[in-house]
Amino acid sequence: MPLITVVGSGRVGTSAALQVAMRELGDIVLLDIVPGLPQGEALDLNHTCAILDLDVDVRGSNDYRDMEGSDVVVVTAGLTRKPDMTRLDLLLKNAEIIKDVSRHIREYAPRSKVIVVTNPLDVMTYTAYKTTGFESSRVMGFSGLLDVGRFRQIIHSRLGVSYKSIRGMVLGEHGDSMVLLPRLTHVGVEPLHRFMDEKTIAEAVEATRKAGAEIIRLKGWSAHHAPGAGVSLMVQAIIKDEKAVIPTSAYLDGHYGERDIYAVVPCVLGAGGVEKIIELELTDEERAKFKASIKVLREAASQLKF
Ligand code: LAC
Repeated sequence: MPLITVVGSGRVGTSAALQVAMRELGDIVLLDIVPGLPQGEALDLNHTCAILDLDVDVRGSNDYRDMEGSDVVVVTAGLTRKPDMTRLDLLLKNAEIIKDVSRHIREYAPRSKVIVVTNPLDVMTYTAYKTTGFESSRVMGFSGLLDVGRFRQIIHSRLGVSYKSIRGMVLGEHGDSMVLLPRLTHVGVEPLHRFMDEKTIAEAVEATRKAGAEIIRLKGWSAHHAPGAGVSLMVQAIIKDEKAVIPTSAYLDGHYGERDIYAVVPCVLGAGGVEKIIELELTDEERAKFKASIKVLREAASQLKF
């Protein structure tokens, strides 16, 4: 049975654990530094598994040693964004948390694939890569499925087309400089612009960019259901060696003309983690937006020391 550890038993961590359990991808260890919290969540999740006949076991723990033998470690530990806070405001505080978690992963789960979910996403993933010292293929960040999912949701609500028939892609930062690619978004086999005019597409892009902040404004805390759902698809791609193309924050080593930085790009995910980075042919405008997004990420990364 594969083992999936989720570090952080807050809303995002428990949502990810639930959705991984729903897919019966493996047994789950839920870790947190708060005494009782992961144990209580694990008990609740085990009851969920009993009710739904999901044959997986969830264990709650405050001891990093319990991640031993993990195939995948999902990192959700960290502070979340408060209203009026940008993701980058979180940078310095969460970097310290990610460094600490990463050192434990290096020690107790040295063969695992690591999926970082903590914001600011791309820079935290870079931090985990630097601190674990793992090959870059084994350290990746979640967010692309979230941003593309939000864009697809808006298209679905406008056009009344099944989600199954709407596909899209996003590049760059998980943040305000994200680069959605309407040109490469398809409804059925046709490009989005056959169904929506330019102004409506621009509005959908803008609403997608602001969706995370809008959720915080409305309910007072960050999204967690949708992040949990997306994380479970990445875990599934790795555990089942799916070779699925998933927008993933990945280490660029000459890809898209960039080096030594993490940013969202389409990746083939399988048992090896990020098995391939797909280089899309971009228009000049898309490329310029991607470069601008990379610049934002480099500025953030430059504030950290390794
Ligand atoms: C979001 C934040 C949490 O996009 O990154 O919902």
